[in-house]
Amino acid sequence: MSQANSPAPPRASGLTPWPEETAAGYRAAGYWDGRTLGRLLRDWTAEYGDALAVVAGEERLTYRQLDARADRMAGGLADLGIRAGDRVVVQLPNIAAFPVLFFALTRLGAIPVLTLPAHRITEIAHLARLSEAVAYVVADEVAGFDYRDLATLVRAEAPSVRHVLVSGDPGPHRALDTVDGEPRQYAEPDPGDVALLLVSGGTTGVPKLIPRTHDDYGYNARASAQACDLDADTVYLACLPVAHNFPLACPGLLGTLSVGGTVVLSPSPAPDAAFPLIQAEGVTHTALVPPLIPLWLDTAEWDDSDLSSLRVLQAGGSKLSAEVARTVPEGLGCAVQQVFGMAEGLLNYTRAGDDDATVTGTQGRPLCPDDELRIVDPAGRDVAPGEIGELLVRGPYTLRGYYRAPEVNATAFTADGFYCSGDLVRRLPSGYLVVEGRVKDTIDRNGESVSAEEVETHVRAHPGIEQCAAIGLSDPDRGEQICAVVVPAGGAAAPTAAQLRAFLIERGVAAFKLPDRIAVVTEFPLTAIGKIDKRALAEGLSASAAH
Ligand code: OOB
Repeated sequence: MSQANSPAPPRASGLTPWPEETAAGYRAAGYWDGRTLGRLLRDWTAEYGDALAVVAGEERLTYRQLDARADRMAGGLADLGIRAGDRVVVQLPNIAAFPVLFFALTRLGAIPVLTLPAHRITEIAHLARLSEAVAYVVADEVAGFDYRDLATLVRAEAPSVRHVLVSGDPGPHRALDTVDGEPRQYAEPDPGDVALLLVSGGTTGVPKLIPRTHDDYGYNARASAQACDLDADTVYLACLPVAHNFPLACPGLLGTLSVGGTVVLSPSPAPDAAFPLIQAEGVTHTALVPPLIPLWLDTAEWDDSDLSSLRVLQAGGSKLSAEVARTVPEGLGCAVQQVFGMAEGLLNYTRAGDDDATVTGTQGRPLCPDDELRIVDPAGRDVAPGEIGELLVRGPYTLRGYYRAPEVNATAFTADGFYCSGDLVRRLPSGYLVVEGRVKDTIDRNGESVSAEEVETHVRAHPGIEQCAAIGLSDPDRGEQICAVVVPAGGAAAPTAAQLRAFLIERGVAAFKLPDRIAVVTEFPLTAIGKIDKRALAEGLSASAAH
């Protein structure tokens, strides 16, 4: 191993830097162009000034207006004493204040900690303490939940939080609207240092923070916009929470702004919010997590909104089944694009022009020619081509270490800087990846290790079943038993366990992989971004089994 590959110590900002030689290579290749995120908005404004940048409710901001508002908010934040390097926990829904605040903070060199609206006191207090945040920004009330009360709790639990800023009615806190000051010149942050902190998507343990630099995140957004063929005519609907990496920069809000397009912010991904916006604004692109797609397809059957402007539906966050992928073009009148990504960095996209089998049956190929991927067995050895193994990655927009987490970093990265994703994948000769599950998502039944993903794929093929999550429930005789938790297809009655087993045997599935039990639910518990939350599901089922 070369000297340049040995891990460098974290900087004061919490960033584990890339080795200098590697960083120099990324600069020379043009991936890292030395522009801060605040500077990027300046450049986009110079190019697209009077074009429409953001639509949110009644508000419509041109690039020039967004840029000016970010400047005034940065001035107000500076007047409050917020300085370069300070962390600010941001928990806003999809409203215009989000991009304004995001650019105001990054322009100052202050670091947004981007939490999701579904996070509650456990996560927010943990993230505020971990980052020693000086401020916390929320909206007053969303979907019946009062964030001002949450903020009061957070202040009690995270003493570093000096300011609570509220979009809307501030209650006992300070109104975000009043954070307004004269624009001024700030020292330009180092483009190689932390620009923002993303929250890890994992459902195990407390969330971790992912440092993303100006250089790496700018690349992430720009290169994604190119790979997805966005241009000035793109109207991107952000209906997933925009603080998540997918709608923020893959290509999302930042990628759309990088090419002069328009970002429409939807308060929710539900069809009743999103469909009227698609029609009114002529939306061309949007992104969903797969559990939402059947609902969009069902609604499109009877809803008379005009969705004809929609060109691409991106699906990512969890695996899209081939069956659902195949129904999108007819059901929604647009192409589907698979996105296999992670807040930690690596992004894979299917591309326009890929054949149907690739679009429906793979999770895409890496964004960057310098994404280095390894697929390894449990001993860390490369598997044979086409075999399943754990995906390890390093590259110009993949982190080298979590924020302030030395113990986790000791195991989540190899000595030469590869991030161990925990995802099981196989690589096709074309270079495209197929996601085959998670390393830890296996069910140990009678000494056999069964992939939950594999069981799910087979069970979903049953015509009476729309969605399936396979989980292991503890069993005194078998160690674990396989439970297929299913949502029946619209109107259909779910099969019994015996009927399902007969169906799977007919498909040629091995006996040891057959579900022992079937549990029927009308909907799954979901994570903050809307993926099926298997941990909550397993906890719920073992609790109900215990009664
Ligand atoms: C996205 O990011 P995270 O950080 O919320 O979650 C990452 C994890 C991946 O490691 C993988 O386990 C899973 O979510 N995942 C997928 C997937 N996309 C993500 N599993 C199967 N198929 C896919 N297409 O979820 C995310 C970030 C950027 C773009 C898109 C998704």
